[in-house]
Amino acid sequence: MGRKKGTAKSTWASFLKSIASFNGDLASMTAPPFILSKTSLVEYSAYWTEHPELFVAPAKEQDPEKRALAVLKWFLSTLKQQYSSRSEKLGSEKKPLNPFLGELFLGHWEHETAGTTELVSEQVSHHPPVTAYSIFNKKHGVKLQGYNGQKASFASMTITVKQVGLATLHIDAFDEDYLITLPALHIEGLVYGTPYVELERSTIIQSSSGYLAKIEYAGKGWLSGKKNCFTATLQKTGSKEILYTVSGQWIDTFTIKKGKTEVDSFSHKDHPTTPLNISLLENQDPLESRRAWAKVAAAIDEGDYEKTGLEKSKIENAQRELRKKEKEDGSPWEQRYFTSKERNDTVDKLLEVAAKHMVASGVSAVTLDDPSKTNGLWVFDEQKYEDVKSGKRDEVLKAAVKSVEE
Ligand code: 0T9
Repeated sequence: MGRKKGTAKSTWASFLKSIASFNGDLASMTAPPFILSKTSLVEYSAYWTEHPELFVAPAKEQDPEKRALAVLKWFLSTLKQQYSSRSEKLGSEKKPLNPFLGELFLGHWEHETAGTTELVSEQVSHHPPVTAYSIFNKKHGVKLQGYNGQKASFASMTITVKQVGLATLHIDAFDEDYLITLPALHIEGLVYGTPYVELERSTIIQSSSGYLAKIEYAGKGWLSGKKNCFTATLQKTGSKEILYTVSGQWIDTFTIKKGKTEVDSFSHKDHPTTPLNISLLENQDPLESRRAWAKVAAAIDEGDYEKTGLEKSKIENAQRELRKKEKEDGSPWEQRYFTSKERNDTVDKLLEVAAKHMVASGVSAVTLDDPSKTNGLWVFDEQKYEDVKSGKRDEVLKAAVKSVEE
């Protein structure tokens, strides 16, 4: 912990002691000030599409096998942003802000060839915390939607996190769906005060066209001396024949091979990310993340931790009041863009196909679409989205905003 001052060192030590008796609720964990991020978890949905050109690439492939490979390539390219972009200087992962119910993160990417890709991310549940998102590119007919929460535990000085929830990708031109499971992870470097994410176990991508991609993660000391490693295979579901193998480091480069022949490769160096466009604070809805947390973020910037706590409590208390009032009035909070379902047919079908292969690689299909873990199975509600856009829901939205602002 060389780079931290004496006081920080003792704060860190007591923080480590405090998480030793950690109850699994990440939100309730009080981290020392220097580890607090100004970014809310609702923003993390954007990590899926910082390479819009790779996101839409599968739509251009006529061959289903090539399409499945393009989906795998895009997925692998998202891992760096998802799991290490907050830790550019390795070991500087920070604790995100815990989103409030209804919190939004909206934006769009503009890319020369990919065109416009839109992002709608919403905190759809607070207990347990669940974020849902929809990311779509109309020009290329590619849609991603998903929702996720975390289950954490602490043992032998690491925080281990299982993700609950799923993502599905739809490609209009081929009416094709891909089910994507989320990897488990743990935090390394805690003892040294230099936390970073390492992925573990596996991810599965099952397509409705009958292809299955399996990604196995490995950290330092496993397979190789490098951190953030993986190997992936693409097969026809149920077949033993391996069509492609992909391996490398998800923070850096990977190669795609057919047999022993390298057919493609990817390096983050050659693929700069496309920045997300978001509205100016003053034009944002009061429920939009950056606007809602602006005072907290400013306090963190100023290094004023008393003020940080104060501003945070203001939001948290207002939320508690709001829930109380909703209970009294018998009118629960209504999600702006998403609807919760008890079952999702698209997901069920793909899960059924992939289930036995998932068990083999340590992913349990049963927990994946268990609505009790995420307060429902969340789907993007296009009707709600259109109604918000056309102003049809103005009255409802105004009321919601007013209740939050009060
Ligand atoms: C969904 C992602 C998720 C969210 C984060 C575990 C974690 C919160 C959840 C799973 C995204 O698509 C991908 C990336 C990183 C995950 C975060 C990494 C992390 O450390 C936090 C937890 C809550 C902490 O902040 C623990 C504190 C840590 C920084 C050490 C003090």
